Amino acid sequence: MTNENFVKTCVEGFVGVVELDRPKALNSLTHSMVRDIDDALIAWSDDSSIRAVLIRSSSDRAFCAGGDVRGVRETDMAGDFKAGDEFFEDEYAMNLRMAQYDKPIVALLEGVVMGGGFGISAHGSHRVITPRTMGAMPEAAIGFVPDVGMSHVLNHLPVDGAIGLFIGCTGWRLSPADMLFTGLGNVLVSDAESFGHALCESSVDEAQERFSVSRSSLENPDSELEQNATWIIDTFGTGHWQDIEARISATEPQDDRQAEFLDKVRVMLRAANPASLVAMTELFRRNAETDIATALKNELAVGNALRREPNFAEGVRAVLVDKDRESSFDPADASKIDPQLYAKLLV
Ligand code: QUE
Repeated sequence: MTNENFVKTCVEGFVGVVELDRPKALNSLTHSMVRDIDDALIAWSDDSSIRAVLIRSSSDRAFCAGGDVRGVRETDMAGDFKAGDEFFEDEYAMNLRMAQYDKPIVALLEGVVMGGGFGISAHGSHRVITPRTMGAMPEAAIGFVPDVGMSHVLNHLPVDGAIGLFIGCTGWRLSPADMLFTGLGNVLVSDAESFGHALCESSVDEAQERFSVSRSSLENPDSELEQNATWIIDTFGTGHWQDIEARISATEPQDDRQAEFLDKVRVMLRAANPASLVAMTELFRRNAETDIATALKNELAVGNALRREPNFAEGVRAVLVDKDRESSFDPADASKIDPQLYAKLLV
């Protein structure tokens, strides 16, 4: 193992292994970690002795909780927006390399997977989840938008793109069943480590044959997203954020189960920056029609703009620095925000 900061890389058999090792920050990705991952991908792409790439975490608490947005907030607040701009530019270039990679990329999604954690897994061929996987795209709560290519990926899953927009707007916590329903997870195992070892000793197909289990083996095999898919598609399928918000307000729950779901949705949306919701809706609708490279450019344009609004520093403060979760976003409601403000930034 070479030990370059928080990313360890090695070759096991025919597999190039990237191990994230920044457990105290739930493996949130710093700029140097992004560069190290990309360097490994570049080296292995032309190496005929490497048949697959495996990405895993040294900790069972988290695969990766996102980008190091605390660090970005600090450089932003010091007036150095260029540092953050370059961080995201390099991160998205690495995400694009994964999306265009010729070899299987296998991610072992044990524990927390958020934001940038999806950027280093969702573009790969095998998204291996366990009963302990918890996924989310919670960027709206920090005044940002789903990025790392996810505004594109979430439009091209085996489920309707409206479910992707719902996941982004609410920051919905995806259970293992939700992960399988959406396709964000496409292999379920009971033990990620055994799968990883089998992969290095044999092949992706053999490891999958030996270790994958069925969704019905989950303690809760029911996906709440699946149960509420019709409402989500009817509500999030068309229009600007303001149209979606009006449809949510107008919903009368049909039964107790839906009432409970709607309560949860309303609570999660209250934590979101209204400008993020407006921007996200425009970004997702546009990126449903673009290729992944263009989608990443659109994310960079919208993300860089949002980072220059005070809501980003405020959201990161409330969620990650002070952890009071009492963000005061301005404007506090979406009615005054013109979607064109963000739509005009998109290719
Ligand atoms: C939105 C985000 C992130 C987030 C929470 C959000 C994010 C991120 C982290 C995170 C979590 C735990 C840590 C850490 C960072 O949380 O990108 O260092 O220990 O990295 O609502 O985008």
